[in-house]
Amino acid sequence: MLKLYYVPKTRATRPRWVLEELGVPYDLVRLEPGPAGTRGEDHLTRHPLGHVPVLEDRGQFIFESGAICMHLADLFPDKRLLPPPGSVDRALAYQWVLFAMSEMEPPLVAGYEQSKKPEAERSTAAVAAAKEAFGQTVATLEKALAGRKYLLGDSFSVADVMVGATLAWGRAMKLMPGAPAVDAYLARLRERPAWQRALAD
Ligand SMILES: N[C@@H](CCC(=O)N[C@@H](CS)C(=O)NCC(=O)O)C(=O)O
Repeated sequence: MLKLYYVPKTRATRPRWVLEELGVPYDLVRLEPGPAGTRGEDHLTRHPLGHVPVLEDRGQFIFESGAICMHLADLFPDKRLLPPPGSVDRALAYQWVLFAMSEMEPPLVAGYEQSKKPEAERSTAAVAAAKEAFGQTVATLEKALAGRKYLLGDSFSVADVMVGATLAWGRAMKLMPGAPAVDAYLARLRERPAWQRALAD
């Protein structure tokens, strides 16, 4: 049985969302953040940095949310959460998954780090730079989503999980610029029962 090591309200909701979309059985192992859980000896054997998510599949521990989500889609090709390998749409799925990780996430992490500091130590320039950089990624998505239901067209895919979950994080941090197509897309994603189930706790 697939096993997902998980902390609620973290990047671990991404593979949980994919598992819920797939509708396959899995064990959810909830960990506490910190020494009693994610930073404990047991979990450090699964992920040397003590992070979640980690997927256990046939005795192997796999980390990185994007890699886990794509692997889960590959395990159940009939569910069509990724286009066929070698297709142009598959390349576009890779593009958007990596766009989420490497273009959208860094400004969010920078903004999050500022938000953790006492107010007097926060850099307004760093917050503004994060907002600007994240805004550029949203503008890119606004163009890509014009006339489209999902990033790859009519078919929902793992790319929507990775980008959608990252957009939701940006919205929670109040870094979202006005972007009507992106707003409608996010609202569409939020209606998916699988995402709602993944966010339930
Ligand atoms: N690039 C990794 C980032 C993983 C990560 O930073 N996870 C955070 C939660 S969002 C974590 O495990 N924090 C718990 C800790 O640091 O103890 C991924 O996408 O899976």
